[in-house]
Amino acid sequence: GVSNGSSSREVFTVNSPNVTYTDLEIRSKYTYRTTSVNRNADGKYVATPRETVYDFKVDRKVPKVGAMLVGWGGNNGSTVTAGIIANRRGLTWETREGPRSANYYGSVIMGSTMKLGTDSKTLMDVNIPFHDVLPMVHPNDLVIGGWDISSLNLAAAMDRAAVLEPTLKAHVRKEMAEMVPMPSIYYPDFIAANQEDRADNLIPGSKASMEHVERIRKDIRDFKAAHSLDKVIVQWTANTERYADILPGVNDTAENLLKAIAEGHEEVSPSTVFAVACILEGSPFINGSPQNTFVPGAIELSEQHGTFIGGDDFKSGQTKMKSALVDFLISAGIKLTSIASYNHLGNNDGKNLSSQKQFRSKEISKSNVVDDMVEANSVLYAPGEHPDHTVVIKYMPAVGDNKRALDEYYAEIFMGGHQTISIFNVCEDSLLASPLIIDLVLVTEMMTRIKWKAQSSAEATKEDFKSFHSVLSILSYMLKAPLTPPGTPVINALAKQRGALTNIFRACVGLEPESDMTLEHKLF
Ligand code: NAI
Ligand code: DG6
Repeated sequence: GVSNGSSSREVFTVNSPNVTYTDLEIRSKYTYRTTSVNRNADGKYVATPRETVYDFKVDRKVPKVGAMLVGWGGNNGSTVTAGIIANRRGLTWETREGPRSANYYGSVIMGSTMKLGTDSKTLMDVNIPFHDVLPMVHPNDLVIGGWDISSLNLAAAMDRAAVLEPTLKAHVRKEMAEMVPMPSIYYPDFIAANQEDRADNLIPGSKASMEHVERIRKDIRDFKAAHSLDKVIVQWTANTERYADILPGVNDTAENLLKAIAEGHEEVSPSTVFAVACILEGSPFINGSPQNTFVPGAIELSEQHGTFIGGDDFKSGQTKMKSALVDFLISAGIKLTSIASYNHLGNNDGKNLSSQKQFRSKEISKSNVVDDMVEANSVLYAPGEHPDHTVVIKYMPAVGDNKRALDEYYAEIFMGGHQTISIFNVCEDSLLASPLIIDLVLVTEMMTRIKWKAQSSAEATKEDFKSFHSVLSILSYMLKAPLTPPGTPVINALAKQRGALTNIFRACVGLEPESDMTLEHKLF
């Protein structure tokens, strides 16, 4: 099982002239090897290996971190909170299938391992928990707080969510009853009208304002001070909003967005106001829902302030399968021709998504997830050609959080034959999303302690260490529609996303990317 212990421990050191350890830092000199390609006049490619040397610096001091959730009283918010409390206390509870104990299953950081290397004597793989590659925060040590437009305390919210076993709820009820979400901002036009009856915990004002921005900033500061936190990471796990129109002069630049907020423009969403407040406050902000919170002006603002942002939309079940399965099919040389994705669910998320404009946000994030794999394969697909792809979501109150997702993948195989793969995926949606919320906090926090410096040119060596780009595309594995720095490609293929996360972490301690060549087992 996964350890419940939160004490940080170092399970390895790197023995290399390129890696140095001090009490405060790990420094690595890392050679990044790529292949640069040119096309000659005769149409042939010329591939040239290139090397870029980077210095990485990792701050070893594990900070005290707060995770503030917008939509804290929702299914995800209440479930992740109960889950962390249960893990922190090492709880075991009775179920009809026997006792169950707290775990972090579904968290790539807490539940998966990575190959450190090969045992020098046996030549067998040595694997370590992902969490132990860098000095990461343990989720048991996170302080959780946040906002909700519904005033229910977290114990009542957990009952409303109807996700966890009664015996588990009984263990955490007292602690959760004392947790009450702070009032939030509610601009009714952005979420479904059917949410209105829970909106009883509101900061006055029904459109964007600088007062709202300042209030949220103060909430973050107060939370930080009250719990003596080193840093706070904020995540939107509130209802899916409709898309905001991108309007010149309103949300196209950082300056215009701040002006639009000050003037109370109706096209600025609550999630964008939260994002702006966090960016100005220097607290990273992650969007777990599909709407376009990060309008161009918000992205520019994050670049100006160097505050990390990430998004969009937790990738929990159906889409995670899709980004693995389509990667497999197309990499296997099989021509995927259509994907029909149908869902029904009965939780409040499903209720909100039964409204057309909010559904449209989700339809977009669930649909654009195979583009990179299709575009990369010019053998199977002509330029502009892509598989048919339909996404349906229906609200079915009776099934609650127990979402059902049915997918049909239809493909063309050898000599005009067909392959149909049908998947029926049933799970508690919030139990898949909660570990992603944890991973997003842990990875984002870790990124705030990683700095880099380019070494390759004389000019670059004079630069001070700096952070990664403010748009954290390293979070892509956990997100359906990954936000990437402007002008850079979106990677949807799940294995590539994991590779980026794994290998960037390895580089920070001077280790080569994971290689599956295993020449040691082939050349002897
Ligand atoms: P939920 O409806 O149970 O929770 C959302 C919470 O947000 C509610 O308590 C609501 O009162 C609150 N809220 C709405 N507007 C707010 C605002 N302006 N400020 C503060 N609070 C506000 O939904 P659930 O299941 O927790 O999902 C949350 C979000 O995560 C949804 O947008 C959903 O689409 C998204 N998501 C969920 C996944 C899952 O597997 N559960 C996966 C991917 C995305
Ligand atoms: C039904 O599609 C509701 C949605 O909120 C999803 O449950 C959620 O976005 C998870 O999506 P996926 O595709 O990762 O399972």
